[in-house]
Amino acid sequence: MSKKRVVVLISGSGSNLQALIDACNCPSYPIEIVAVISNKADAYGLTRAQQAGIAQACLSHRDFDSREAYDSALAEQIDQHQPDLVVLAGFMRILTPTFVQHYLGKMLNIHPSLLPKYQGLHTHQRAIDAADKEHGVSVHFVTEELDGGPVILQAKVPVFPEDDEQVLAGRVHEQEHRIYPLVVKWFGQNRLKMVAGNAELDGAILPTGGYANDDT
Ligand code: NHR
Ligand code: GAR
Repeated sequence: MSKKRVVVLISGSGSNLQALIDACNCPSYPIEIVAVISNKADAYGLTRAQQAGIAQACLSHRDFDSREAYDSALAEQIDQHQPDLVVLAGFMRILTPTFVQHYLGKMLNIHPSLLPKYQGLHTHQRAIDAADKEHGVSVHFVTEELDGGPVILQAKVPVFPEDDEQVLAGRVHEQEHRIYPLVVKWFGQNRLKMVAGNAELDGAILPTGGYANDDT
């Protein structure tokens, strides 16, 4: 079966991009990364893409007057690569409804919290401030509602009393690098779909909290 084409959007270090690049080094991995696009010129992820021989580009939101204008230019650039899937990997711009509709069911995000907790930014500090005993990461389909699309898979980590934001973020990152390549693989194998607002794996609707959810 031919590999699915994936465009990855980043804004920063791109460690999740790297985890996907590494997964693609396995011949049986069902996707190929055809392009990496950043909204920030200094994103280290662009260097990672270059080193892996992947097409890369920067499209700065600062060059556009409105979110609509930026998103329409971004979509045009993405579509030149004819992707089957768009992967947000630390992409830090909120996307307009028109953009989201264009890729509905074909766009994934990784968000560093146990959604529906802590949508938006500064999730690690918010988990510490709330004295949460556990924290984690979620992979979800992107919908118009910010960090509100159906969850596919989560991973949990403990929060220890002495943790600061950096330590906790590092613990979450380790899990991110495990679960994102796994979810992208499911999509590449045609096992994962968004149907009527739900995430479905192998034809079964995933519960709130996604696959491997242990809440009853
Ligand atoms: N867009 C939609 N429509 N839906 C989602 O679920 C999205 C999305 C765009 C990005 C990632 C998200 C996250 O995982 C994501 C999910 C950026 C912000 C933000 O406030 C919030 C959430 C996410 C990404 N961005 C500021 C903005 O004004 C800019 C912040 C900055 O540049 O540092 O766009 O957390
Ligand atoms: C990751 O922790 C990801 O979950 C988070 O940004 C980091 C990117 O790291 N995403 C968001 O906060 C989205 N708003 P990376 O660039 O090393 O992959």
